[in-house]
Amino acid sequence: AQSEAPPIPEEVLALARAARRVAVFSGAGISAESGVPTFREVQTGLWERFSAQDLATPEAFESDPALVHTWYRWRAGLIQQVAPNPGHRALAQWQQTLREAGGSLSIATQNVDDLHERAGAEVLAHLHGSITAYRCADCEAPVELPGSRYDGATAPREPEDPPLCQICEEGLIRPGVVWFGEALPMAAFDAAADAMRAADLILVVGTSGLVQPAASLPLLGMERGTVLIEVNPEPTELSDAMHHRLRGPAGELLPVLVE
Ligand code: BJW
Repeated sequence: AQSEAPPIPEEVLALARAARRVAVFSGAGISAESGVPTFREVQTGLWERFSAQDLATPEAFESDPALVHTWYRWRAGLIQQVAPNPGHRALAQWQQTLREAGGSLSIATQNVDDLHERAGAEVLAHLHGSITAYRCADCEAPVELPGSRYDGATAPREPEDPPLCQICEEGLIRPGVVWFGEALPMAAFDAAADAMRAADLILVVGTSGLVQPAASLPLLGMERGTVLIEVNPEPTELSDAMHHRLRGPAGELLPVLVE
């Protein structure tokens, strides 16, 4: 295939080769080439087609649990059906290489999918939770649900009620994701912050950098003068703070950066 991205400057390749402690901050864009829709891109973004207010808030789940549950089951089905792409695989490979050399690569992702893991990487922090981790909305007991029966291609016709919690018999089962207005899992956030502070190179991949408090994490590296590199086809809210901006798809650029 014809390359869409300009070549990576030698200076940036040298920075990547020299790095020993890398922290990665990833967003929906890294999974885009796997076929998982992002949130905010024009035409393809989820929030272009669906209302965040009606689907990704605790109030939405309270007022229409079946709609919210079915939408998340549909997205879980879609994620189940897709595979990691060369961007995920390059990071997993780099993590292994750095570990063997006594270094580290820590991944803090905003994504609720498991594509980093399925590519063979260990993820330090799922800042916005995981789409396959369910819990009771009342008693918070973790619950396992069977795989989604939706194939992700077509939207479900009828909304499906979420199951009732078998433990407290009061609450409805909700996805273990972080909705607007909810606090991020504190241990994940703290671990990500530590990794950003300890890194000698921070890679910001596939995020618009619009959602707080996650988006402020890579900026913690600035306190120590860490090198910040963005991989994204488009400029973002974080671009101005980056030392280097690699414009192109992650699936194309990361394998070259990590070579
Ligand atoms: C490619 C590519 C390719 C394409 N290669 N790249 C005003 C100011 C500041 C904050 C606020 C505010 N008003 C409200 C807030 C708070 C709010 C917030 O930040 N809102 C902003 C939108 C304004 N934040 C919250 O509510 C958070 N909680 C909170 O603040 O709690 C306070 C609190 C404290 C104590 C107690 C109680 C409360 C929670 C935020 C939760 C976000 N949740 C979601 C949904 C998760 C579940 C689900 O999946 O449905 O998380 S929203 C959605 O956005 C999802 C994502 O993780 C998150 C970030 O999106 P991301 O990953 O950046 O995706 P996109 O689509 O935005 O960007 C994709 C990028 O990829 C683009 O740049 C493309 O160019 C690029 N791309 N193809 C590389 N091939």
